[in-house]
Amino acid sequence: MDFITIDSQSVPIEGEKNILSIIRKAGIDLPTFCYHSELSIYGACRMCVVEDDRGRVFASCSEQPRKGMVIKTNSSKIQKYRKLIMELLLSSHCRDCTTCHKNGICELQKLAYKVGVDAVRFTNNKETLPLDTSSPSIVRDPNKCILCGDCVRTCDEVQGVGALDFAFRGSEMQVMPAFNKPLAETNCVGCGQCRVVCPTGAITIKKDEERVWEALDDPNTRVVAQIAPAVRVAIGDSFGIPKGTNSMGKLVGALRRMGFDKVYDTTFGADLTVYEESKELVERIQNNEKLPLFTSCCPGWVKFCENKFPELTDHISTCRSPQGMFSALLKDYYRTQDEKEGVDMKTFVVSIMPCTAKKGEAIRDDYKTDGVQDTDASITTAEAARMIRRAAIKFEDIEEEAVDMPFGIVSGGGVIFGVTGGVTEAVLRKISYDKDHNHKALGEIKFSGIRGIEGVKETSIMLGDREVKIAVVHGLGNASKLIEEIKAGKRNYDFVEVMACKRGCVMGGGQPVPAGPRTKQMRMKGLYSVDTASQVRTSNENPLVRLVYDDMINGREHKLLHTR
Ligand code: HC0
Ligand code: SF4
Repeated sequence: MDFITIDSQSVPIEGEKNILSIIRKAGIDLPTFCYHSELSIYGACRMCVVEDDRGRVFASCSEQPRKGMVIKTNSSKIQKYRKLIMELLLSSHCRDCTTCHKNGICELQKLAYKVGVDAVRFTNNKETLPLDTSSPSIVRDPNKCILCGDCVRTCDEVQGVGALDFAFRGSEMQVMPAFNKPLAETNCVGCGQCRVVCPTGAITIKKDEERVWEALDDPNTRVVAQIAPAVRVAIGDSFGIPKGTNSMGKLVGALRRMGFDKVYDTTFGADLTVYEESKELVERIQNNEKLPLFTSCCPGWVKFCENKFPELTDHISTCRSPQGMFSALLKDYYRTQDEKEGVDMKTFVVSIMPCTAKKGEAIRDDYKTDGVQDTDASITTAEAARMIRRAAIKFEDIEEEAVDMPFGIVSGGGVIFGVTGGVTEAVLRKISYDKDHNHKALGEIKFSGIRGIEGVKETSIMLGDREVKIAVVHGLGNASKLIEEIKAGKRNYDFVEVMACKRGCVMGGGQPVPAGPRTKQMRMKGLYSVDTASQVRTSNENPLVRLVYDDMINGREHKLLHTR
């Protein structure tokens, strides 16, 4: 085995592509802004500079390890160099840290502290540029951009969208959409993955918190929350709770304390989706029409398909997402109750989602019932955490509480909607349900190849004597490649689950950041554990779903649960 020397430690080279990875393996947390193992190497921020035994200074992210190299990561020359780079970055950055959305979780702030910058010798001569608030999902503040290019590469390489790019040269350089168009006028799908990697406050979540506070303050408004599956294993990150812990009960308690009148679980909507989507799949297979059927619950994917593959929109399921189905049902339920009891009250539905694109879904015309928007405000996990902090609630200490009836029982299959492959697993549980052998069936589906983090996963099941071919894909870049192959006749499926974000909603654009490899893994594991511990594993065993169909939906599936 070959070795290199890092600060007098001998470290083996084990297939690492760059020196930075070996330095980190040696336990040295070298700072970087622009290096992400899932993205191409850009080498722009220069924070990861090191020195070799000949006094050569270079960026360790873009240098291949060679046997016998001697590397110093902390010589006084390097420390001075790093501090200077940091000062230069800060010199063209606005200094409104105390009021920035990223205050406390900003990488620039964190590294300035780490590197030991206590004064900036240069003045900021840059003109102040306007913010882009046109998107319902994210806000771009070019004044806070440090040109690391993380957003540009994520949008292009991972999502295959390419809505952002560099413009101009030298000191004029900026990141912006083509022709500096407002984001809302580009092909941006609102997935928020650029916000997840942005180390500063240059790309942040579009906030809807104020509208929720106003509704909570209004005595004539009933404020009702629904909480998405993936929120429960991530919100704890904002309060120092171990990664991947299920904090659903605490969140329910916190929301009640903030004044929410009723709190529900979006998973109930997921159980309805399983009913509707599996019915649609079986019908399309029987009629052999518009196959493959694509899932419709991920709004980033739906928008991507509409932009890039408009000829395939007929293949997207007509089901509303669980957020959409449940909001429509909640509005209808309270309207009916109020009419019966002669109560005059507004109902304001707040969805708490791991996703920034859900904000865009909520305002779509096909997510309105009788012209009225069903989800009044869609806020992200990160916004919910900010609201809890603002309400001075000690989240860590709060007692766990259960969600409200009559929608208070949900299935484990619905909970795993929040991880890639979960929608498929839940649909398979439904269509291959066999009361007498259900445990065996659950195990077979679990090990059928639909779990895990490969970009594209495949499986098949028998429906009578017809083989149903299934693909699961996550990350829009992966989805795009898969669809090109389907169109070229190289692949053939009946059902395709698409989630815009890699790993699914657990890594949605509205989740707390930063989220490293361990956090990603623990969030996925967390949702699977909730499923395993659930008394009800499949939607068709959920007794409340049947009641809701019989007593509330009453044959109005098309109106309440579908888009067209
Ligand atoms: Fe998801 Fe959903 S699983 S998209 O990722 O289907 O956001 O968590 O809420 O609607 O249920 C997000 C998560 C949801 C919806 C559900 C679906
Ligand atoms: Fe690209 Fe998604 Fe960011 Fe839009 S929200 S710019 S699609 S990464």
